[in-house]
Amino acid sequence: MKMTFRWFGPGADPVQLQHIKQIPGMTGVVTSLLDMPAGEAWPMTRIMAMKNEIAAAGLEVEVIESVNIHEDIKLGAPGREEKIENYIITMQRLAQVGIKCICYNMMPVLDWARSHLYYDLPDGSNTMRYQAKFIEAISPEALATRYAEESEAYEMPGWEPERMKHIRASLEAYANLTEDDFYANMKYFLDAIIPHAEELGILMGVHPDDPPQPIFGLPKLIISRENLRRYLDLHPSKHNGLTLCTGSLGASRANDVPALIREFGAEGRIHFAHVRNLKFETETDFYESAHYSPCGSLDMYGIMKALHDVGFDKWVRPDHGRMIWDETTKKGRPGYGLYDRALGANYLLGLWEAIGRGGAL
Ligand SMILES: [Mn+2]
Repeated sequence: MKMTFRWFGPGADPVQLQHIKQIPGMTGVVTSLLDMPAGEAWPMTRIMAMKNEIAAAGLEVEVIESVNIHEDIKLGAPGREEKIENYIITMQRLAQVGIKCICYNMMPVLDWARSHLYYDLPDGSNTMRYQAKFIEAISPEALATRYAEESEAYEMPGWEPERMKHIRASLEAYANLTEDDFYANMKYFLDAIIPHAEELGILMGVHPDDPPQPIFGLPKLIISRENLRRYLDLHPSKHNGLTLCTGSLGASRANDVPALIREFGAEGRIHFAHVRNLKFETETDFYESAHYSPCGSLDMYGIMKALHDVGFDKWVRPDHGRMIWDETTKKGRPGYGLYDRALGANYLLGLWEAIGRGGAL
């Protein structure tokens, strides 16, 4: 297992690379070029600059999160050919600087949703929260406005004002798409890119939908054991794999996260893992807790033990944390402050060390 840390990229993250480097056990960062629109080929100069900045801080970059999928690809719209070609060009360029894994998602229109970005906990920290009733009652436009107001310093990926101007048309486009159509479009994309991934030595890891339930009438497919299996079966190569996100899958009570890790990990289909905890407030509602098992509802020991038992030797990162120790919106993106994620990473490393030694002195 390689412990990594998400960093939003040059000029896009208040967390400094040098501070990430100071976290014990940290091998590298997982990053992206956040301003690159989906569907465009990433310029080599930008990729090189990103790589060099990270290397200068003494860190590796082997995983990109994310190279986003253009809506034309998800919808099977006429423009998809050009976007797929650009995707492959980006993969080729990333491989040239040593990228070994690409995380992406197939969420329609909106990358993720929460009711609160900064929900106050009794201990003075704050965290992201999901309340189903709140999301049911609000329009996507109003939610985007709320995010913009709450998050002082940064645009939320997937919720950019420019994208929100077209939200109604985007929602309508999905109203005419059946589940089978959606899978067929995913297969078309995978059949085009996976042979290149094999040739380039890049592992593709689809991230589950977050949260694992439909919002604003949009279909959510990558949410369950059955659907993960269907997605992997669309293209049988091991390069078509998963980003196993414990928080996204674990937000559905129907999912047994350690069991998912054992099943798909044993087949070598998990390429990247996001490990975080959450605390259920009702059957569907939750807030994102500290990583330590007693703070939340997920069994972090069980999760790390399952990864260890399947011989997981790829990339892990702590996922969303709380904002603590006077971190403000200006000191970190929601869920991506420095301190709680650093604590989470070292808790996970501690579990890993203990599991590996199995009680031996
Ligand atoms: Mn995740």
